[in-house]
Amino acid sequence: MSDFLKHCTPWPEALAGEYRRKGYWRGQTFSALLDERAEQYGERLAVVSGQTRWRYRDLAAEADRLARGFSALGIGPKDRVVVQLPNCAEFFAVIFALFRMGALPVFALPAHRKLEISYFCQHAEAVAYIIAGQHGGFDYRNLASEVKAVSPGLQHVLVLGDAGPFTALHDLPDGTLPAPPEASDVAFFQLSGGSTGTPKLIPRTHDDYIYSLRGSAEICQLSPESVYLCVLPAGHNFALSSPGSLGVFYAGGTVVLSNNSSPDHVFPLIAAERVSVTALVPPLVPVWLDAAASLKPDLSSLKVVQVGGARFNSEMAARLVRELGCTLQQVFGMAEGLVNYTRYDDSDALVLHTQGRPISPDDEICVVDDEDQPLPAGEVGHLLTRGPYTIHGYYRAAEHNARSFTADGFYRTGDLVRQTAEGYLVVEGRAKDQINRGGEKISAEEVEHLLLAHQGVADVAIVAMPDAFLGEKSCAFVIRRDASLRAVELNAYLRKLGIAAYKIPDRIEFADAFPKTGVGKVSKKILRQIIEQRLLVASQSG
Ligand code: OOB
Repeated sequence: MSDFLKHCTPWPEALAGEYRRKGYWRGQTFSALLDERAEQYGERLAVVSGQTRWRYRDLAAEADRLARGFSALGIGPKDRVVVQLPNCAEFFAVIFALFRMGALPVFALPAHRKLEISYFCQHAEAVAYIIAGQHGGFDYRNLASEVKAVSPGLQHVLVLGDAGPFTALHDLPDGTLPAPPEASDVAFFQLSGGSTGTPKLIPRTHDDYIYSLRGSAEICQLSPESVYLCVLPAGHNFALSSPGSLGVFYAGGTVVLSNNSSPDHVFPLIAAERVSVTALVPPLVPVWLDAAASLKPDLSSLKVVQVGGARFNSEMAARLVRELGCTLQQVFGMAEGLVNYTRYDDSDALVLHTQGRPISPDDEICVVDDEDQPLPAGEVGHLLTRGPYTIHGYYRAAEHNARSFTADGFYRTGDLVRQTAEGYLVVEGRAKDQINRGGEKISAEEVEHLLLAHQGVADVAIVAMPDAFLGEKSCAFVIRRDASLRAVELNAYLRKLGIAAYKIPDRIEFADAFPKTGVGKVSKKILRQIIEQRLLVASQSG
């Protein structure tokens, strides 16, 4: 067994056999899928991004050119490649090129910085890192130089646009393609929202992911006429596959990309491209609704707005339906697998007050207490799940896997849910040590570890605090060694280390000691209450 495979946990044979027998896993790879679509829908528009308009045949041809180029550089099957591109047509050409040759993209977010990217490169032993030269006022080539200096296995930095000292994507040599991968092979790595010291990589296979696309495309009634606007980061699981861009390609529709989610930019795009469906995180919804009320844009083509990634309150849900006059679809999913949708013909009660039900009849849902015992129907408990597109293990994380999965292979989502009589899930809270900052996930432990390494910090605990706009923000409680240490210094320290800006604590509260639980652990529950109370008092006096 290769080293690589040793680090990926396959589905147990009995389940895999069942998923194949039931026709969920059909033995198709992404490469074969794109070829099939290029054959069927060659002249139809696949991707729109700025001035770029690619038909399916253009996308397939560009993926082919890149695959030959990657191959000529020496990138081969099973090689890991960290992909950090903004929302652009080339993102899809790059990933389909890697799929075609059986190389494995790791989907980094544009917001990731030195610490995260070097960790992905080192942990995945990546041979290549693919970036846009410059984007959003940030020079990724500088980042790449820093990453390269600490990642000995990284052989290639490939750049979209002006490559500087690196290799330009538009100027690759021509090579020959290796034998294609198998559908049961890992196709790429998603990133976990995480609740541990280091981010976790999620291996997804062609078989399992394509099943989730097919299921999603069906539920979302996608067709070649569908036009999907992608404003969330294209590599995130929601925007990629729920149904996301790949679900739209599955159906032969068109993906319109934007790096800017602001109404001024997006409303004219919706009108011009006749966008029919889009996906938002909750904080974007009031921004769009307020702007729609004053700008009165032409949104007549827009039939469905999906909202997911974080808790969406039911008043805002009702406002969306009322004011935009389109169908709301709540989406509760996770990069590890399981995705739930409200359905288009569901009652208002289900659409406004639940986060939907699973894609597959074979998604197993268990709601359990702290001792893993099943709870009576309708009670709130930990959500465990297993199914045809939910992983059985993170990549190279044996110890963590023992905690994150039950002995019979159920994934511990860390979400607290209840299941309605109709089988719909309502997300009631979270047991995992994570902050959900308007859909962006922060692992408390990851940032705590970094702060603890600062010489002025004796102890630290990071918790979520309520925020009117984002739903939650992060608050770091810090015990100082030195009373002169200031919050700005800690923030500057984190920024200098190189972490994504959204992980930098929104607020730092200094403390002399932490409240403890009965067993002597830091009580984050009490810390959350303390900061909530302080914010309340501040808002009343301010
Ligand atoms: C999506 O994926 P991730 O991996 O960034 O985050 C998953 C976690 C869930 O475990 C849950 O804690 C939270 O995000 N979440 C929601 C939610 N959707 C996700 N919490 C409350 N309400 C919702 N609707 O976020 C993701 C992946 C695929 C589709 C949609 C979202």
